[in-house]
Amino acid sequence: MKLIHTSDWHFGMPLGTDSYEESQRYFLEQLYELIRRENVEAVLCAGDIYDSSVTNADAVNLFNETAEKLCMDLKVKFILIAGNHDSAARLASCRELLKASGMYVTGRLSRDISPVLLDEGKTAVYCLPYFTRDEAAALFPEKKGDIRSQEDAAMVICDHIRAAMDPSRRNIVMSHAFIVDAELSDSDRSAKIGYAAAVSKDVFEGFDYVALGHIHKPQQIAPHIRYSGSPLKYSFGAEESHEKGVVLIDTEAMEQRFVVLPMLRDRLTVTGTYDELIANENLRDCYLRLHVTDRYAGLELQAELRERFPYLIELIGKSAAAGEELSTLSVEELEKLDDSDIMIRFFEENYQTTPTAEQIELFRTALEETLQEVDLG
Ligand SMILES: [Mn+2]
Repeated sequence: MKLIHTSDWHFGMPLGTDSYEESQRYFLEQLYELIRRENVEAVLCAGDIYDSSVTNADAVNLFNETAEKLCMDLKVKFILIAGNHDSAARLASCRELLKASGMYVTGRLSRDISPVLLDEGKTAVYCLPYFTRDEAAALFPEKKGDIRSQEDAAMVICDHIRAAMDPSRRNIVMSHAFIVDAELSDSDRSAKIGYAAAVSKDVFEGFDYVALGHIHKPQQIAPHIRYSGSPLKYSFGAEESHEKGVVLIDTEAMEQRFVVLPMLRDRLTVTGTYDELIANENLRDCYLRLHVTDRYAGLELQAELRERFPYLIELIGKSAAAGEELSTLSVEELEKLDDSDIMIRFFEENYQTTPTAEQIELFRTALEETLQEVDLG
């Protein structure tokens, strides 16, 4: 039997004033195609279905459509757990009813971790949603004294599963967790805040496969432990070089293979002069971070570039890094500038020109008159 392991869809993630929905739908089409081609029987999604616990209506619609497509049209089992970005209670609403349709949602962790059985009981999927140490301690009061860290909590829970597990089955555990050795990217915001919530891979000893979510870079932690990674590049930096896709698992021989799925739009940072950048036609359809080396990053430049590059997300102008003048000033630096200096900088940043002596003189006169009026008033 074949399974797909995926995670971190982050439906509803904002993209400026827009969203990633178009790209997420493109990913889903690739996913459906793979399910048909490989005759897949179940899709495991290891958390962070949504980007926010109070997600928007568009994201909820997308999720509903996806669940219907998977369970009713493609007739696959859809097994999912809540990640730290999801609302466990909202995600798991109607969970008992949904089981009849082949959808198995685990929102909050409970003590009764009975598996979802697949392939006439030959494969068991244990679902471990995102949990905190305190939640685990409350569920296992007899072990409370042993649970001092996230690692202890995960060990207690996995021991609990291992004690009841049938070794004649293929035993798969799906978990939204941060493994100590995992490699991070900039979209793993919450994972980066301290390593306190990280666990070692040792807690997952004894399972045939561990389907992880949480970290956005696809990676194999151990022969039987993998992060599928997010389907899209959700950040600049290291994530720009990731290949995105899903893990395809054949439970007969427990073979796993990462299947790269094409993305609607690539994501990249490009550095160059204004003229170099606007001459590059290949960038039009990409999510972009542009570093313009010969202009200040004002609103006007941003509007101008966005006409040419509709998916421009971030703009960096010339700065001290290139040995030039700073395009942003600290308060201290600002205090050292006189009024004319500020006006000159304003001109440079917004219009990419230096004001003429005449313009500077006009400005001085206007400013003096205004100040006098203020004094008189
Ligand atoms: Mn995530």
